[in-house]
Formats: sequence, C-alpha cells, structure tokens
Amino acid sequence: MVRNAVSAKINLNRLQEGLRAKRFGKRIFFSSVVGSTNEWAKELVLLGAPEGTVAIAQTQTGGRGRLGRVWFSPEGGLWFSVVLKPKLKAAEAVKLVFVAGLAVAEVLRELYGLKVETKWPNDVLVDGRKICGILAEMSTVGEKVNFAVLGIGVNANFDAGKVFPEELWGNATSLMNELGRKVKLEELFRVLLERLDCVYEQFLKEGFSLILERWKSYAGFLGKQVVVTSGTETLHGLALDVDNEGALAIRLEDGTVKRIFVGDVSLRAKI
Ligand code: BT5
Repeated sequence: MVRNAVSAKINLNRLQEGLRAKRFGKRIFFSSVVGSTNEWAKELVLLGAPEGTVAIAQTQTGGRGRLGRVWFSPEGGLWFSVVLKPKLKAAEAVKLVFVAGLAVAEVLRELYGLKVETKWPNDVLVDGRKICGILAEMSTVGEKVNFAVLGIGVNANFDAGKVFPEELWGNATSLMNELGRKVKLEELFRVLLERLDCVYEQFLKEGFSLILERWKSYAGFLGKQVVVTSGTETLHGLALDVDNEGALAIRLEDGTVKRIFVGDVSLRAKI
C-alpha cells in the first residue's frame, strides 16, 4: 500500500532501473507519511543500513530544520534523506552541507533554467526566497564520523502562498510558483541523486576547494551587506567570503573580520 501511495508520483522501480549513481539509491525506503526522513534514516543506520541508503516521504509530520526549527513538508514536495559513511573527521564532514547545496543548485538550474542562489550555510533560494533547505547531521566517535545523514527538502508541486503559514509567505517559494507548472518529481529525485552522487564522489577524491568554488559561484550574498545571527549575537557587516573550513567571513563595521561557523544570514535592507 505504502509503495503504491508513493509510486503514484514516483515509480521507484523505474527510478532505480534508470539511476546512474554509484552510491545512492540502491536501497530506497519510502512512506506516504513519516515524522522526519532524517530521523528515519538514522533509525535505518542503527538497523545496519549502508552508505547510500535513501529515505523518502510524501509528507513529514515532524520535518525539522536546524536547531530544532520546524520544516513545513506538505504533499507535493520532495523530502528525502541519504545515509553517508565517509571516512572523514567531523571538521571535514561539516562541509557536506555545501556538497548538497551545490548539487541542488546545479540541478534546479539545469532542469528548469532557474536563477538559483546558494545562501550560507544551507539554503537554496530563487529570487531571495527559499526553495530548498538542507539538514546535515552526523554521529561521531571521537574525532571520526560514524555516519552522516543529509536531509534535503525541495518545495516542488504546491503553491507556497496557499500551504505555508503567513510568516513564510515573503521568504519561501516553490518550483510550481517559479515555473507556473508542476514538475516531474521522479525526474527531479533521480537527477538529484545522480548529481549528489557525483559531487560527493568529487568531494571525497579531490577535496573541498573545487566544490566550494562552484558553490560560491551561486552565492548571491557575497559582497553584500548582511545581518548574521549566531546564537545570541547579531552581527552587521560585509559578507567577504566562505573559507575552506566552511566558515563565513564578514567584515564588521569597525573594520575587523570575523569568522562565523554557525548562524543565519539575511541581506541587510537598504535604508
Ligand atoms: C533548513 O533549516 O533549512 C533545513 C531543512 C531541511 C529539510 C529536510 S526535508 C527532508 C529532511 N527531513 C527533515 O526533517 N529535514 C530534512 P533552517 O535553515 O533552520 O531553516 C528552517 C526555517 O525555514 C524555518 O524556521 C522556517 O522559517 C523556514 N521554513 C520552514 N519550512 C520551510 C519550507 N518548506 N520552505 C521554505 N522555508 C521553510
């Protein structure tokens, strides 16, 4: 039953047959409703799921953003998580969020011709509105990564103005809003898995620098005046760069440069 519910939109057998990915998608778990695909993927790891396992759901009742924030996940979106088991230290694995962001940005541009932007650290935007969010979580043993789960949410076939609460209206959009039509979720899912596979492979083999350069080529906030909230701190300054550790460098109003590892960026309104 569950399989049919999802396969109405995504035919997983057909998807797996056509999938050109070395790591991702050999095992795909799907459900019409789950709490959070990230939580589900973590449970699957505890049951022995190997790298590349994917958990996908039609809707999430407890979709999560960073710091326990709510991620709205209505029907029509693409909500999935992949299991990774990289032989990396935790400081390296935090860069996985850029791997996913780059893959999403490239795919949305190539499939739909959208002018997408990446926003530090984990967003993909169209015209300043969030179309995709990424939640990278990891479990570590000492300095080493035991496993990581990359959760990706793409607002696809729904009208953001109808399904989201009012506070999100100016800040969120969907593929349907941008394109004026529904997209083929199965194609989007397949191409995303393939690109993720490819970018992840490059990251492991060639390191972070080239991935970061590509990610920065989409980063519309660089060189702009921004407001960064990090914990209880709010900082105003010029977004200078994202460095090789994934930190955001901003020049504060007193001229000093500060590196930020965790936070949220918004463009400063012009006065
Ligand atoms: C994120 O967090 O952007 C990470 C979102 C990750 C979602 C995926 S879906 C599959 C997997 N399973 C999960 O449970 N999560 C992952 P953050 O940067 O903290 O942004 C969260 C904020 O984005 C919220 O506080 C809202 O303001 C806004 N938001 C919530 N739902 C949204 C949506 N669908 N589209 C755009 N913005 C949204």
